[in-house]
Amino acid sequence: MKEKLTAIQAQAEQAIAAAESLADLEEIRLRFLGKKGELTSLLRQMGSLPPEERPVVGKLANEVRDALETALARAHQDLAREEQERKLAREKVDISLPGRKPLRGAVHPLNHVRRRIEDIFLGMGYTIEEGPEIESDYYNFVALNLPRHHPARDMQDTFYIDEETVLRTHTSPVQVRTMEKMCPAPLKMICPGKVYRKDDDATHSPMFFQIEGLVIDKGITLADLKGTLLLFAREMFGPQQQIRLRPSYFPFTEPSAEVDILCTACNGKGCRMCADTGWLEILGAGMVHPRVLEMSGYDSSQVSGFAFGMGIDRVAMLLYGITDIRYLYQNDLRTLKQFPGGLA
Ligand code: FA5
Repeated sequence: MKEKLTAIQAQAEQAIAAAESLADLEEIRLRFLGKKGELTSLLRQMGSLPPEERPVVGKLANEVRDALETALARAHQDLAREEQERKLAREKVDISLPGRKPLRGAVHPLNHVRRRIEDIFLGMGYTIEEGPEIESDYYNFVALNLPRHHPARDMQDTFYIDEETVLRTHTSPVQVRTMEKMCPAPLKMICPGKVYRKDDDATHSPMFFQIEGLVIDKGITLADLKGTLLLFAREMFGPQQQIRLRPSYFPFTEPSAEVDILCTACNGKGCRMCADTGWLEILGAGMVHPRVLEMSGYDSSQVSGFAFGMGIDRVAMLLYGITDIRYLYQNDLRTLKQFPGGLA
């Protein structure tokens, strides 16, 4: 038994010295010291020894186990250090490599124009309101004096989700929601946002942006509307700008007008862009229809209001001379880089 013990020790020490990895070491530990390991199995046979030999062999067995455990621990330490060194060498970072310059993002031209428009109206004391893009038929149409089967519903080709629900075709429903919320207090608001129509050509996108404005108070007149829009046009397109109002029709305003600015390409002389008229249409506007005021709870004998609505895409196209609205949605970096605040 003593010889067997010494032989096991010699074998184990040889195996430990030859181990190349921590996994090898673990294998060796199990082979000799594990529950079914060689040393453990040998010790199980101690019972068959004559009683006087047992303490001597027992002592030797303990010494062999201690020696192997120490050898395993030392080898473990050495191999772990070697593995760490190999890993560090493999993962070495070359800090002398020049870095890659990250692309700097920029504000999209449509957001840039929206912010400019918002700033102009914030400066005049307007609040900014928002509402849902999935809207009820009531807020998108009925509350704006467009009952079911009203022929003017055809003015906006609508995406219906079901009989009662639409993708809003304009931001006017936000005006109705704000009127209901604020009634009977006076209000002065704009509402920017995405709107949807079954349109698709060079100047009409199925999803586009609008910004609409509404003012309600005692004694609001068409002169207030005209002054406000002239100030807006001059802030947006330059101090020499002029506006012209042409009679028009919207079910929710009476009277209604289409508003033009001097052509931004020829400054009113007449060119291809303005079809030789010298003017470009930028928005629709009018005095809020008394029925619309009443439906949202206002007393139309006490207060009056004006409203206007414009396409942000249209304003961006006029400002930057963009000929096809689809350029604004393709997100081609070659296009986007050409706008103020475009990518560096
Ligand atoms: C309206 O949507 C009215 N709610 C605006 C309004 C508000 C009038 C308050 C009076 C009082 P209109 O359908 O004309 O109006 O649309 C307004 C603007 O949205 C248009 O002048 C145009 O610039 C823009 N627009 C309309 N359809 C599209 C489209 N498919 N793609 C891009 N812009 C569009």
